[in-house]
Amino acid sequence: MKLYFAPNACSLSPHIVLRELGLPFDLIRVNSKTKRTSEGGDFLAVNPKGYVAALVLDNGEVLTEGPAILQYLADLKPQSGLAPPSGSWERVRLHETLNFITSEIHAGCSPLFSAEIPDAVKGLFRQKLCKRLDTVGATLSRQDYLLGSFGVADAYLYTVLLWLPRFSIDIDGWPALARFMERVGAREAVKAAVAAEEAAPDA
Ligand SMILES: N[C@@H](CCC(=O)N[C@@H](CS)C(=O)NCC(=O)O)C(=O)O
Repeated sequence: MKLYFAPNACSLSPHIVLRELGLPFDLIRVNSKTKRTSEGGDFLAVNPKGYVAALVLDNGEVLTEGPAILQYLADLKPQSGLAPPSGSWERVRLHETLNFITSEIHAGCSPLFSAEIPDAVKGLFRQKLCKRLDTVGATLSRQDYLLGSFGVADAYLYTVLLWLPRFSIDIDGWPALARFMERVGAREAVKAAVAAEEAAPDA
């Protein structure tokens, strides 16, 4: 398998999961501006949508969209417990949680990265994002991980919460989230993924 990634992007979450599962993979860096890859190719030929993450399977299939990639990977090793079994009620809860992260938190961050959106408008998006953080903060004040034990949703939430300092949002406003970041950030797979992304030469 090949994972196309950009440093500090949402692709960190499948990267973490690949390492948690101990699966073999090649890590291919994408330059977000030029869309060139560290293989010397055109990323748009891999994923015409132009964004990471993209996972290329050994049979040549290309899988995109973070929540789909995360669940595909977890199902390769069901015994890992990174996702509840397909068809179970717990799996429905995972869908609910991944959808919340992707559409409410991840997508809620997107306007805050934009250089074109005026600060006053960004303030409105920031307020809404903080309300979403209240929701996950409340869950994580009752339990260490979103669905009880560490899983793919936690890898995803960890990844998007790493962006908060870039929006001048202080995670210490949500002590349970700050503890979650320490807890997840201390995992060997997470440290290895972050270090590998930092060390990967630009494309
Ligand atoms: N819906 C996609 C969104 C992926 C996404 O937002 N990727 C960002 C990085 S976090 C990206 O590559 N942006 C560059 C671009 O859109 O050109 C998913 O959930 O996987």
